[in-house]
Amino acid sequence: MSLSLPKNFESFNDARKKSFMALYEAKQRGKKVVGVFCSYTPVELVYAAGAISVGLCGKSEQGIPEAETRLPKTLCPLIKASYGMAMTDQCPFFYFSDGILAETTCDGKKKMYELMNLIKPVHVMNLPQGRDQALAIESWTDEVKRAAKFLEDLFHVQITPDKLHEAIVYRNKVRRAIVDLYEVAKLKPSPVSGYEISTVAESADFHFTDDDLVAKINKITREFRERVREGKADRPRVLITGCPNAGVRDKVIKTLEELGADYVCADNCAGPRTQKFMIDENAEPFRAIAERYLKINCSVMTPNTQRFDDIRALTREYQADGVIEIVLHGCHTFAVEAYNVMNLVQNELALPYLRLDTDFSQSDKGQIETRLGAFIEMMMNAA
Ligand code: BJ8
Repeated sequence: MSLSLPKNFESFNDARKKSFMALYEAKQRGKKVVGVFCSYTPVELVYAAGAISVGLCGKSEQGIPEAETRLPKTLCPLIKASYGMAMTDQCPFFYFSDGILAETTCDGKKKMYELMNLIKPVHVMNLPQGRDQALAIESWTDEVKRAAKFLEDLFHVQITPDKLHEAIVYRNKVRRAIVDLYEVAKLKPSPVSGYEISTVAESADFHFTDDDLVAKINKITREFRERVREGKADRPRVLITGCPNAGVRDKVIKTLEELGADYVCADNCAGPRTQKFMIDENAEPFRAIAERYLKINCSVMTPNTQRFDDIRALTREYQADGVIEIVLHGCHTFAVEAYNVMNLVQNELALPYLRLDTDFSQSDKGQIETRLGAFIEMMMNAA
């Protein structure tokens, strides 16, 4: 199979290029690729269809100006960046994707998928947003089956119960390994920076070789646990909640750690909150997959009370001294829910709380640095 590389390939850094090349080689071996955007996507279906899943969420300003020629400027940067990279062919992962598996979460994303479908086949799963309703699980199980059918038709394969079971067992193993990795930061002081932990955890979404991913993560976890970080005992420990933070990781997390605090845990899609749910390996697979994914506590759900239980548990387990909420501009669900999060953190947990409304640009970098510095001081004074 002969494939070309996307036109802007040379503009990416070496680590990114390495994973693009691994995906390129997998494609040349005949592997099919499915792009995904959200933690609600049941990637087990993709693996059971013999394909590879790849995360496509935009994480930088790249593609946003082009996206704004079709999408509102006020839309969330994550949606604009994801679409902009796709429409301009700037994202090699999108370029190599044979199809997209998406779902109805926030309004901006679900409408953007209609435009994306003009570029590549996009299957949108209808995610029930009132999951306490009696029929929510039935309807979501049907959606999981419908998504399986989409993949079967796209790749001319059959997703058999055995293949599905194998995929469930494999993904459970990967999730357990990632949760163990996160738990390194429960040590006080944490032997490793949260920035490093999240970078390693995220790289698991871009694993396209036949190497043993679980063994790789476990090895890094062991190495992290053996590290000794001298003189870090008095650094305040921070839990980060809210919107996905990959697009602002350097601006917020790196700066926070450089200023003297430790990012120990995320109550968002990049953290144990989402990874901790396993799929029942002994139950009927479609139903078991649906049950697992419907447990994810995202602000697109209403009510979303379990998120508050997560924040209570995670601040305790990771011994957080404060909570930072990241709200991306244009993300209404997290922005509105932030009021209740603030009340929980300040009034019930009696911890300092900081809300940062931001986007992927660097224009507020200085202001964020100042606010983080003041927040660290507040946490130290409260200790
Ligand atoms: S499970 S957090 S990945 S929806 S795109 S909601 S930031 S306005 S990403 Fe998400 Fe799935 Fe939930 Fe996780 Fe807001 Fe932007 Fe929408 Fe966003």
